[in-house]
Amino acid sequence: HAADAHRTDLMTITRYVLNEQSRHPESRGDFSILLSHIVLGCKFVCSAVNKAGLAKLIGLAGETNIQGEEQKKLDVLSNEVFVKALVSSGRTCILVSEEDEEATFVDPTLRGRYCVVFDPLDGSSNIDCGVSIGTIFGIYMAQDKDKASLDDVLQPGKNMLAAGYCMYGSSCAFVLSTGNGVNGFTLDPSLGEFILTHPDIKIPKKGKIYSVNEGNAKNWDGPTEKYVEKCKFPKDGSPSKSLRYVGSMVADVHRTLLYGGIFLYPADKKSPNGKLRVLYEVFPMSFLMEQAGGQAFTGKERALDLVPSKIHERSPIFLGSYDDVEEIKALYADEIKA
Ligand code: P6P
Repeated sequence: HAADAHRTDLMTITRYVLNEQSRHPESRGDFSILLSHIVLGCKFVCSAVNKAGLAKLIGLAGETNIQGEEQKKLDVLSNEVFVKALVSSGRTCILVSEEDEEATFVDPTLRGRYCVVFDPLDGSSNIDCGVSIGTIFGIYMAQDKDKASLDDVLQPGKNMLAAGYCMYGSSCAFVLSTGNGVNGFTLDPSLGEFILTHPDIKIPKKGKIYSVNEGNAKNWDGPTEKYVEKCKFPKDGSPSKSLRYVGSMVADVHRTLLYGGIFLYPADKKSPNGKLRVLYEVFPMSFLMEQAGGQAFTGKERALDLVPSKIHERSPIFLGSYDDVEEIKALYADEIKA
């Protein structure tokens, strides 16, 4: 009967969030409504991404379609869908998107307490070759929605209420933390519902995989160089680590979360702050890693302690299994002492 119960006792993401909400009697369901609009956006993008290949095949994506209209690029389309869904939820006051230079301040008549920072389609350069891509988001609470300002989003990642991503790959995986552990949901296309498939995800304490773009090796600083060398030629006779690098953050982080290991996008001489964006790439993934028992480090400090001064600021990032990140922290600490 347990199997039957599992099959008929569907733990959808909506039900999960409502259960979570019951832990906060004071909440008026606003968060559940906000999340349902984020989930709606992800379902739309999942459908559009899955069709993108076909659309390309019949000449839709990125060219004029049969009606002669310029088909919007998928990341622009995804951004519009998320902005419209979040504004119409009536639960947001500020939106920061990778696609928009300026933050969006929601019309005062439609404002809610939440600020959402997001990358609507991270890794979108990989669409045409069918590599997994994803949406990444983080949620802050505004001090006062009627006096919302950029200060409400220029907050350290530890002040986020929730963070998550949706990966559009062989299946559509939605991974979420509301500060009480990490849970993974998989879209059941026949139901159009995300079903809980990975309850209470914990990252292995130590992994066998390192994930970095080795093409940047000539520009790395000492500690990163030493760490990667250690992964490839361990001194203590332990087996060398495997290198896995997709080049799409959501795919590399999802694998790291489930299998363990470390993901690195270090600073280098060309880009002293690395490449990844603090608000909607580094913070949400660092939040999830800590909630899953891992950690996230910038080369100088705990990633979630960083206080951004600009909404599109970048930071180096080392995240993943607790012990693996601990090793690179030690190498950076040695450099400071040296
Ligand atoms: P590189 C994708 O363009 C992205 O923003 C992340 O998804 C990914 O982790 C990173 O850039 C890959 O960058 O320099 O290795 O191609």
